[in-house]
Formats: sequence, C-alpha cells, structure tokens
Amino acid sequence: MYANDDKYAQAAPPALIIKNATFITSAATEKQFIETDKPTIAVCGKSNVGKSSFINMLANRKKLAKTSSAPGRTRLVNYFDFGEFVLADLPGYGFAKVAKTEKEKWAKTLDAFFKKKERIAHVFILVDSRHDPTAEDLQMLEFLNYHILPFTVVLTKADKLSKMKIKEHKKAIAAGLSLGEGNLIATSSETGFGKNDVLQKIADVIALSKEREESSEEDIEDAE
Ligand SMILES: Nc1nc2c(ncn2[C@@H]2O[C@H](COP(=O)(O)OP(=O)(O)O)[C@@H](O)[C@H]2O)c(=O)[nH]1
Ligand SMILES: [Mg+2]
Repeated sequence: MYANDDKYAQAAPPALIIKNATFITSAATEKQFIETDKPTIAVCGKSNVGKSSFINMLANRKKLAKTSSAPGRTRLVNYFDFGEFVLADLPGYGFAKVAKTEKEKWAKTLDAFFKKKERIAHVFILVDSRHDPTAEDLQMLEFLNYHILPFTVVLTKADKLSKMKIKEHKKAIAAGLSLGEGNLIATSSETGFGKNDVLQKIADVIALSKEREESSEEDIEDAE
C-alpha cells in the first residue's frame, strides 16, 4: 500500500489521515492573505518541480491543485484546507522566461507572505531529486534560514531514480546544503513513495503547534 522499500513500513498506518482537503481561496496581494487559527504549512519550489502533484498526493485527490507540464506563470498564493492544517501553495520560482518585473512581483509576494512569521508552522521546499539544487533553490533556502523558518526539503520525482540513486542523491544534496539527512524526504507523487514520511512530519508540526498554543495560553493565564 505504501510505496516504501522498507518491508516493515508497509504495515505502518499513516501518521495522519487526510479525509477531505478543499480549496479555500487564491490570494494575489498581501491584503488577500488569509488569517487562520490552524497551523499553516507553506509549499514552495521552482516551477514544474511537482508542487501541484505533491499537494494532490497529500490530499488523495487528482485535481485539487492544477498540474501542468508547461511551467506556470501564476503569481498567486493558493490556500487549501486540510482539516487539521492549512496548506499554502506559493508561486513557483525560477521560470526563466518571465520578465524582471514579474520576478520582482514574485519576490514581493513572498516577502509579504513570510513577514508574518507566526502564521507559518512549517515550509516544505521542493527540489527535484535528480538534480543539484538550483541557484534559486539556494536563494530560497537562504531566505528561510535568514527568517529562521522551520523547513523540510522534499525531493520530488524519486520514481525517476533507482532506490540506490535516491539514497546517493539524498546524501549528496543534504551535504551540499549542510543539512542533516533527516531534513530531507524523498517522494514520488506518481507512486506515493515517501508520502507517509511527509504525513509524519506534518503530524509532528501539528503536535508542536498545539503545544506552543497551550503554553502561550498558560502564559496568558499566569499574567492574569
Ligand atoms: N515522474 C514523475 N513526474 C512528476 C511527479 N510529480 C510531478 N510530475 C510531473 O511534472 C510536471 C509538473 O508537475 P506539477 O505538479 O504541475 O509541478 P508544479 O509546477 O511544481 O506545480 C507534470 O508533468 C507532472 O506530471 C513525480 O513524482 N514523478
Ligand atoms: Mg503548480
């Protein structure tokens, strides 16, 4: 059931069950960004890396997020309600053909989105498992580090690599980014490989947010 090479993992139940993920809204400007009490998980990555497919895999739906083989030009933040959390699909970067003004607009949207740090519980940054991270991936990672945003690198399209190569690439990419391998999850939206690892990460993020919320409520009570 779970496309995982560990035979014991096949029996493991999913760490989180996602029943009914729905589209909330698209935001083109800062004013349209939504406020929610649920932990928000942002998904970012270059155009065509497999962002929409990744979201659909998590949602167990084929067409929740639109996929396309032509790199998109959307500069919208798309919000999805995943029950226990909200997923924010950020505009893809690294589309070479866009004009400089478009790139500036994209950077502004992203800056505005990450400005309110408390609304972001975690960021999944998607990188193609077959290649080294691009200059723009590195910039994005620097940006996340600078803002001290917790993130996980999700390697996409792992079905295009042998099991052996997945391990090798994961190790090399982690080393290249000075990250521990635990900060990377290899996935395939085609086969569902790695899906349960992602769900486990999300479950951990939700649990941590709840803990934080409870302790901040206690702080308020103490102050009263
Ligand atoms: N083989 C394979 N192809 C994928 C996978 N994920 C996405 N793709 C393909 O890559 C292309 C871009 O995917 P999409 O999800 O639209 O990327 P986005 O632009 O990042 O949202 C599409 O042709 C997808 O079918 C995957 O896990 N494996
Ligand atoms: Mg997309």
